[in-house]
Amino acid sequence: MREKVIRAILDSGENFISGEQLSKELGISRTAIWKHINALREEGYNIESVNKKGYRLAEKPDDILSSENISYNLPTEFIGKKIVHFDTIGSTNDYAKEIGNKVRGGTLIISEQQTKGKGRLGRSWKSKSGDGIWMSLIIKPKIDPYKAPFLTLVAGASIVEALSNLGVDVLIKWPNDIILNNKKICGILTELSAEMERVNYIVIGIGINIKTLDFPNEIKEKATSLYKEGYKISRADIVRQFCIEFEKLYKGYILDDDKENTLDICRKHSAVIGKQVYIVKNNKKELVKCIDINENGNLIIKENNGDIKEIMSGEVSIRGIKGYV
Ligand code: BTX
Repeated sequence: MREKVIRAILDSGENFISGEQLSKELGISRTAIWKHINALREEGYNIESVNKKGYRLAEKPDDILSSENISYNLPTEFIGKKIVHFDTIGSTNDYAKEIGNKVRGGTLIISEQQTKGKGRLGRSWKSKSGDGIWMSLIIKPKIDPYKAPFLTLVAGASIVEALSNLGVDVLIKWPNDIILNNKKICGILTELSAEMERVNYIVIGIGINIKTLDFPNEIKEKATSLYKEGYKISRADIVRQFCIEFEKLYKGYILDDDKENTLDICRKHSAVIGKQVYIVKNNKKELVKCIDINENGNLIIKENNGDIKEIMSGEVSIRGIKGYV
């Protein structure tokens, strides 16, 4: 019902909608409407109420990541059509894995805060309350498990497109970091539940730093946020744009085996192709030159002795010669 109340208010745009009209349309009492309005205000909606006129939104709900706000007018078929929104949780990826078998593909888990946000290889991900977008997308493609890692690239490319639609140009540090002005603005953690030849579900965890101005010392040098770089962009718009762009690239990959659109974005916006970087594996680091990303989404590198090698994403980290990129 609360969703219906906010939808009616969103639908009436700049016009007021009276308590009486709402109560007639939705078939509940005016007191019940009033209770829903108060609950919506607590969720963060700035709802004006004027005597004899009714209710309307005083400002666009740009920062609200609830299901009813994100999915309002979201022109996707299934990505983001169902959203589970928390104030706080351990890790949205862990929660997504708990419910992965039970929900529809396209379900998105979002939390304002994570107390145990995870990065790759047991690392942690700082996820302060309200500072970013901490979300996990559950998808259930009918593909062989070996095709799943490419979806990290699909997610990365979707973030590049989403932010570019909103006026921010970012790069991808293969395979799973998004870079703004040489610093990490977003990380992606893909987890897979599968049998030998069948994917049960895949969880794509995405952390985007939006408002953080002060990062903890240990990541100060390499982390940044949109606000820190001068971009005040709506969190709700970013999530919506991500859903739209992801659905396009995902359908292309799953239904038509189209990797080119994703690869094109990953190559054009690569922070590593053409550069010398350290490949770090099991605490050993080797200086190599990045040549390309191949059709499997693997990184092609040239070693010092001239050998050309293909690197798979799961096994390595990449460090720039002067630091992070
Ligand atoms: P990663 O292993 O590539 O990056 C983790 C490393 O990044 C950390 O060791 C630390 O150095 C640095 N770091 C930690 N927090 C931040 C931050 N907020 N901004 C920039 N750098 C940071 C990248 O792993 C994958 C991260 C995925 C995070 C999402 S959030 C929603 C979902 N739920 C969950 O638990 N993880 C994912």
